[in-house]
Amino acid sequence: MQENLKKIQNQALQEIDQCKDLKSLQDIEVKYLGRKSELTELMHKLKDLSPEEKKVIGPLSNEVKTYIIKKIETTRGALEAQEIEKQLNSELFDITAPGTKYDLGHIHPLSQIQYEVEKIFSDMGFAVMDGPEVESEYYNFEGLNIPGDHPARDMQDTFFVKDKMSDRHGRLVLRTHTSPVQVRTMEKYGAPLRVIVPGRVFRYEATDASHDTTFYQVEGLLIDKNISLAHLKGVMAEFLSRLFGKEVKVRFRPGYFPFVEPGIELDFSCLICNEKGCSVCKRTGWVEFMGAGMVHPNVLKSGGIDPKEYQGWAFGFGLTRLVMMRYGIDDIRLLQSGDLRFLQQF
Ligand code: FA5
Repeated sequence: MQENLKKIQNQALQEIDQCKDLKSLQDIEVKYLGRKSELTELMHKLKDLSPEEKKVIGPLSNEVKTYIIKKIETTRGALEAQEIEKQLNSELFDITAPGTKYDLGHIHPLSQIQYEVEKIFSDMGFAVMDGPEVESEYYNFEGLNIPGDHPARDMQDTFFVKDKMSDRHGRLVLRTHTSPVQVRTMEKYGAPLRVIVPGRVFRYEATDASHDTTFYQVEGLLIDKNISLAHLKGVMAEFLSRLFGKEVKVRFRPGYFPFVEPGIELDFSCLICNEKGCSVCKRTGWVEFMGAGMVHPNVLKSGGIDPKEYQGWAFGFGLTRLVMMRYGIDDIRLLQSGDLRFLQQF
């Protein structure tokens, strides 16, 4: 048996030494150490030996096995290193060649202006809020003093979602303006309140160069004691002057929205022609900018605020149109087209 073990060891070492690749080494490993190998079978037979024989053959067979394992491991290491080297030598790798340049994206022009607007209003003490784009009929209309049969509902063509939420909240709609967040923030935070709400809104309408079905608005809401439209005029003149980097004047005209009383339209002085009259301001010297007004007492009540104690104003302007004005974009549809040739200009 001793001789047999020595024979196995020598034979294995010889084969391992001659081995040229990892695959053959694996075959050798199975042949000499596998379950059906001569060595394993021999070790199984140890139990039939006399105690004296066991004392000699037991340790010897372990020694042979360990020796073969070690030899296989060192040979495997050497063969692996050889294969890596072979692979590296076969590839032409120029470490001085410049790396691949990846295209870097940048912030969408709409978001760029949105962040600027948020910064200016935050500096003036307004919090920036958010609201759901899929809204209930209640928050989009009833809570804003626009009941189901009110003709003012026709002012904003609406995308309806089939599901009904509840009797109080009605159907689900894609919000047609950011104004629903007025009632939501009043309910949540109460008065006093000073917030802006930038966000995406949706209207079921035919698109043209200045109308899209999906666009962005910014809502503003200020509720406190002794608030008047004079404060709105001051805040908007300051906001627009900071945004455009030069002094901008604002003016009010009467306007109608069911959720404000009185309602106004706010225009600002044309920055292109300095109020002389040009094609952008339709020769009036003023650019139509947004709807606004004193928050209607019914809306304050919807938000849980007592109109005898508090009052305030709200406004809503089209962020998308502001971006168009800022960059001289003449077709609103380009902004959401995803066309990189257009976007890369900003
Ligand atoms: C409103 O949506 C009111 N919620 C604004 C408001 C808020 C009034 C608070 C009073 C108090 P209006 O429907 O006019 O109002 O839309 C506001 C702005 O959204 C418009 O001035 C315009 O800039 C923009 N806008 C409206 N429809 C579109 C459209 N289809 N595509 C792009 N911009 C639009």
